[in-house]
Amino acid sequence: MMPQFYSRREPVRYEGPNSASDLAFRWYNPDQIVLGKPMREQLRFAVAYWHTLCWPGTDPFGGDTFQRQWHHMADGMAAARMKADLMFETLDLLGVDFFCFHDLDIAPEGNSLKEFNANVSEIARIFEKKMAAGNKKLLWGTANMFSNRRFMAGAATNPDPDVFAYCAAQVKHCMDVTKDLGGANYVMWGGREGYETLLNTNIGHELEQAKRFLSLVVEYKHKIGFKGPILIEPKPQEPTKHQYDYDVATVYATISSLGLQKDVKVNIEQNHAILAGHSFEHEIALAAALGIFGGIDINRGDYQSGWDTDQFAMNVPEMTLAFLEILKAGGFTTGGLNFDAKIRRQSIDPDDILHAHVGSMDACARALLAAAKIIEDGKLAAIVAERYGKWNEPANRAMLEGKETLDQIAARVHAKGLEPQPRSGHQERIEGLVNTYL
Ligand code: XLS
Ligand code: NI
Ligand code: NI
Repeated sequence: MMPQFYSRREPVRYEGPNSASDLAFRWYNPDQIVLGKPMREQLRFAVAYWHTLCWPGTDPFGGDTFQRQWHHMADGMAAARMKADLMFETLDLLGVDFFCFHDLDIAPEGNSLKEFNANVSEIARIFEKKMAAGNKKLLWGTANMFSNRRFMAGAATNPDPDVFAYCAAQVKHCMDVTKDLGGANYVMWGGREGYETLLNTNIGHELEQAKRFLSLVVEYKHKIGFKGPILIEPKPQEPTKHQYDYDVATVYATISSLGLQKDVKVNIEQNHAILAGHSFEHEIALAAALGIFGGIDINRGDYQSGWDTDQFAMNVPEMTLAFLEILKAGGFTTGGLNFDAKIRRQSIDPDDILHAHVGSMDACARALLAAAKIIEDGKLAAIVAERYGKWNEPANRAMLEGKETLDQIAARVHAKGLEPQPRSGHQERIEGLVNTYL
């Protein structure tokens, strides 16, 4: 038995915006209806195993600052069981319904893939009981194919076909476990699917490998009757210098070249979006427009550093723009908001984990409420609709619908003496309007 980890045993409660408590929800009120759905269903929060329970606070210049008991135990399976207990305790305290994991987060590798699979399955059986008892759900599972040195030159895109085959075996098992646990999605983040130098790399070959692997995964999903989508998580670089799943547009090219838009969607992470030189809301809006919006890894990158700092998202005005795009896309179906976020390495008190999640859940709730107000009010949508309004005129629709050829359009322009009249984009006026909802 582990000594009590957090300072409290009572779940954190909603106390409203004026609460004076040190730890309470001020905005996240799970049963409050927002745009026809309770907040808990609009937000679908998930706690991430890896940042919450696996990362010990290391950075390139220093070691373990957290000194968690389970990182210093000789018996790996005993440590894994302790982490499982703690995950469900964390979910209960936070009132969060979902969790996410990599296979390697939940169980030790052992000495062979066979041993690893058995370890993963054993912990999954513990999950099964705890999920049923606490009404908790799995948002997604994923395979860690980036930590072990065998993956240093890539996973499915490794020059060595033995690694490709090994990955197939690892993913097969992780998909089986995710399905058995009723996972809503299966995620693929290609941390090592990229290259360090072109001098030793055959890009064309590696892209073919990546596509074949994705096809195999989708085929297997159908074979076992896994209902949820496969979610690819784009990221431009880190750990590799250049990653093949650079951003939403790049991933869409892969998915659509295979005709897999129905089975494969994207899981968008704020920090990855800004590393790719985009805004978070850009990536969401683009995925929605392309019909591949799946889920979110909610976190916050630092604008001054060029890496994945994975901080807890707290910036309400920025997040409002992201939630506006999520709501415009119709909200989540299978996806949700996975806290792919870690406390800073100086945040060594166990309760810092609770404060981080509660603060960010409140920020998400505020952003959701502000975005819902923008939608309910309808002013912004009306401005945009009006801006594109002329496309509704039959002659203009005809161009989009392919009813006019280039030369016919040209003839019409000349016959009418058409001269486009520039109109204001009203950016500042609209930005001011958006601020009235915050
Ligand atoms: C790393 C990724 C990773 C994925 C899951 O940058 O965000 O944590 O979300 O493999
Ligand atoms: Ni992520
Ligand atoms: Ni990340």
